Formats: sequence, structure tokens, C-alpha cells
Amino acid sequence: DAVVGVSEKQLAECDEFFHLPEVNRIATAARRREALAEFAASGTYDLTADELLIGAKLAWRNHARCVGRKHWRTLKLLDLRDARTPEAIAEGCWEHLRLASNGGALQSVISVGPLPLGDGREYRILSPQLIRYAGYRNDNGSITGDPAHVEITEMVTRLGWRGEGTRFDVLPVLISTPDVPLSWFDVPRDAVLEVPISHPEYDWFAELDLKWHAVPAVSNMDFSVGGLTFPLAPFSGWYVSTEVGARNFSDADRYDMLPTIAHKLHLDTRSERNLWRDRALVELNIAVLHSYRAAGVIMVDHHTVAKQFIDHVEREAKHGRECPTDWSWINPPMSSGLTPTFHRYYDPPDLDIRPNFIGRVGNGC
Ligand code: NRG
Repeated sequence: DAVVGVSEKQLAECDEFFHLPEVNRIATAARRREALAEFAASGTYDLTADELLIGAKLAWRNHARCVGRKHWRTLKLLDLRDARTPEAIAEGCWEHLRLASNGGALQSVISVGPLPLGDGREYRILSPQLIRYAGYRNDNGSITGDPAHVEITEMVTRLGWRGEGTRFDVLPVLISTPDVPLSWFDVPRDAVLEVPISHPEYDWFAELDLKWHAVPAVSNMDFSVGGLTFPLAPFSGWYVSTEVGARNFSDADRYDMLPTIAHKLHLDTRSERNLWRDRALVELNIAVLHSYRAAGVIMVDHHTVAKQFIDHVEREAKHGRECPTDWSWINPPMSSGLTPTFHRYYDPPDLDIRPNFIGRVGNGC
């Protein structure tokens, strides 16, 4: 038996992939047999750029935690499979960010890096996203910046990186390759589009000095396609406003802005019953949406994205396809009951459905 490090399961996934109607349209039966033979004999095989792109679109369509799947057909591919040094991978990441930012008219992009070597050593990005803000632990125990990133900040600091110490220092991207297990690269300024946060009615809001980046580029998930696993495959679309306004800025273990905003609104924060948190949360989310619009950066509100998702589920049903969905992930963290996604159930998440994006370390927050 000539199988070199390939399981029956991987070969079955390869066979299944080439049988998918979307893949059938661009790859013949002869191509499928050729890919399977190469896979079985050598332990790996090359996907064409077209196969890789349709695979990535299907991975997006299959991903049960994504509420933005209506747009799965629009994905663009940056083929980084030949980038074999940390420097080349970093350059690819910057190109990804520029292409995705597109001056605010965000485009959904996936970059796909090299496959692991035959001995299992990998190319990967250790940062959870390409753009993340540092978190610094102060002597008095408080944290400056994003508390979610204190550990990674301490790690790159040990590797010699020095941040300015503001609440919004962009962390370097951490890259690991078979030859160089760990190196970091500062993100060029022109690759980071950011939005200063202000409120359409409250002038004091801008003085809170909040900002956030335009592009959410998740970089720590495996892209599983055709029996292959690409550990380096950052992807990005655009934000739902609540990700920024109702989580990053408001979670007590993130920027924790609700008490500050409530005080500015002259709300009594001694009792829960006056719903000061909820009122501050709404104003914060209004500010986030207003600011992205004012900056010309695409962002979708939770009501609109929920409607789009229901459209998508119905369109999938019309095509006779299931739409595996994780109810707790596709519902927004505020006002869920006001959105149509809340009031129904879905095909259960299917952990085996491929192509897909598979989480390894955390969820990309
Ligand atoms: N909640 C995270 C981002 C996760 C991915 N969200 C997207 N992905 N919108 C945060 O940074 O707040 N995307 O590909 O568009």
C-alpha cells in the first residue's frame, strides 16, 4: 500500500470535494482521479487556484458560526502558497490588509499560505487576527489597552518588541515557519485602516478617544479543504457593529466602557433597575455605526445582518442545501429578540462538514 501519511478519511474528503457540484463545474472526473492518485502516492497534492477559491467560498458557506454568509460568493483569494519565509508571509499579510481595506469599501479576502511539510512542521500565524491592539498590565494591576491581548503582548515584548503604551497600539504579527519558529513583524501604518469613534449627538463622546480598526482578519483558524489542511489562511470580511460596540468596547474584561459612558450620560449607576448599562450600550453602538459611516468604512448593523442571514438560509433551502448554524453565535449580543435570527432554530452545526474553517486556538476575538 503506497499511502504516504494520508488517511482514508483524507482521501474520502478529497473525493467528496471533487464531487461537490460547485467543484464539478470547474474540475473534471479525470482531474478528480488525478488528484486522488497524487494524494495517495505522495501524501499531498496541488489544488488549482480556482479549486482553492471555490473551496474557500464553500468553507465560508459551511461555517456555522458566521452570520455574514450571504456574501460567500464574493470572496477574493490571495494565493500565498509560495511564500516560504516569514518575510514573504508578512508581505502577503500586508497585501491582504490593503486589498481587504480597499479605502473603506471592504472586500472579503482569504490568503492561503503553504501546506505543512511532509514531516508535519508548519507555516502559521500565531496572532489571533492580523490587527490586534496590545494590552499592558500596569503596576497597580490595571490594564492599558485590550485586556484580551495581555499575554500575547507580554510574549512579543519578551521577543524585543516595544509598544508606545497607548490604549490602541497595533501588535506585530507573529509568524512561525519550519525554519524560523517565531518572528514578529510590525504592521505597516498604511495597511491599518482605523475609525475614530464619535457620536452623532454627544460631542463629549469623541473625547473618550476610542477608535477601532476597519478589518477583522481572523488568522488562527485552519482552512480544511479536499482532505488538506492549510494552517495559514487568514480571512476577513467586515464587522457587525455589535462585535465592536457590544463586545470589544463594552465587555467588562475588554475595554469596559459602559460605566464611563453612563457617567457621561448622567445616569445613576447604583442600581441595575434603571438599565443604565443598556442605555449606555445603545449610545455606544450608535456611535460605532455613525463613526464607520462617517469614515466611509463598511460595517453592518445587527438588524440588517440578521435579515440578510435569513435571506441566505431561505436561498440555501431553495437550492436544497442545509445551512448548519450555531444559534448562539449568529445572534447578536444586544437586542437579540429584535432580530429575526432569534425566533427560529436551524440545521444543527455539523462538525464534519467540509470545506470549513476549524478553530485551533480560541475564536479569533
Ligand atoms: N469578533 C471579532 C471578529 C470575529 C470575526 N468577525 C468578522 N469576520 N466579522 C472582533 O474582532 O471583534 N469577518 O471575516 O468579517
